Amino acid sequence: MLTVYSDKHALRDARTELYGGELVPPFECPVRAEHILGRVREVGLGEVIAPREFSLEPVTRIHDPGFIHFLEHCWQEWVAAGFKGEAIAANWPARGMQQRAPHHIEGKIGYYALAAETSITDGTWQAARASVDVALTAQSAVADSSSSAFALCRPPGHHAAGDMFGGYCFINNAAVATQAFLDQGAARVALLDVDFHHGNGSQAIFYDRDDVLFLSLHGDPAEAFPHFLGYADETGHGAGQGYNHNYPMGPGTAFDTWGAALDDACAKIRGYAPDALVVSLGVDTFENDPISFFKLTSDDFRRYGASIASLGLPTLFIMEGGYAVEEIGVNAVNVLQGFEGD
Ligand code: OKP
Ligand code: ZN
Repeated sequence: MLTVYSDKHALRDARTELYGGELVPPFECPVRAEHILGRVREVGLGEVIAPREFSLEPVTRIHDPGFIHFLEHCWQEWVAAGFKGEAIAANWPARGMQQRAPHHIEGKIGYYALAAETSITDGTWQAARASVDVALTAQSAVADSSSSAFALCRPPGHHAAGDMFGGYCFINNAAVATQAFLDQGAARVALLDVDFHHGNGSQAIFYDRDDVLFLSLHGDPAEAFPHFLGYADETGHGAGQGYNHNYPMGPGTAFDTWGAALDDACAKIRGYAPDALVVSLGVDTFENDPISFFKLTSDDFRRYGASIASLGLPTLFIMEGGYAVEEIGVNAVNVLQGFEGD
């Protein structure tokens, strides 16, 4: 399988994450991508190429231009305002308030943030831009060959909505790639999110559409981030009614339950008969993940890769989360090797 990777991911190297009331070193750190790349090479998964540089046109098919402008200029505006630390939202347009982007960066960052754990730093925009180039380069390889590819994206994307960043995500790589398939002539695309966390951004982006079937297996939002989306009764809206499927699961969920949910999701994908499949691949479902509560083993990743392959679809894997850094390479590549049947 082809892997697309950019070393520009390392430009996303924040010092701080707001976690439990402390500023800690971020769980989403550069060594994650390096370990995955190392494992890709170690097992000889296939060729590794650098991304092409795309314009922002495919990105603004999904994201609000004002939001993209904010991401590009946030750090400079933050420094110009005299702030000394990394850019972190501390104010929101909460219930009953105006939903209007203010001028000052302190308000603007709150308007465009869905959570406060994710700081914006020098280099964040460049890394997010390279990450979506990785996704689009892998997408075009799948479209050209009708087979499969692995976009080794970092930073991840599935929490980013049309005009919000957070949950370590800035640009929704999977959503941009999904839209690219459609813009190149696909009639229907399935987007399967197997990251531990609900793909709230992807869900929101496609919620009222029937040309994308979104399915997400994740920690119950009553217990886990993103806390405010991902319930089973969220089934789509308008033309999108019936094209959104959530599988929230509780603490301690192991492969018997998780694999049954995946089988159900795969049956729905088969019924939808899409032209392509995009997989938001997070391996924070691993039993030793430091911020998650599922109990998948390294072998389970290989098993479910084979289930995804049985769909027989052109398949684009987009890297999302996974924070057990020592095992992240084995777990992510196990999915890809299971998919390839070796
Ligand atoms: C990004 B991705 C844990 C707090 C974690 C943010 C999680 C972002 C996950 N108690 N909050 O989906 O892997
Ligand atoms: Zn996650």
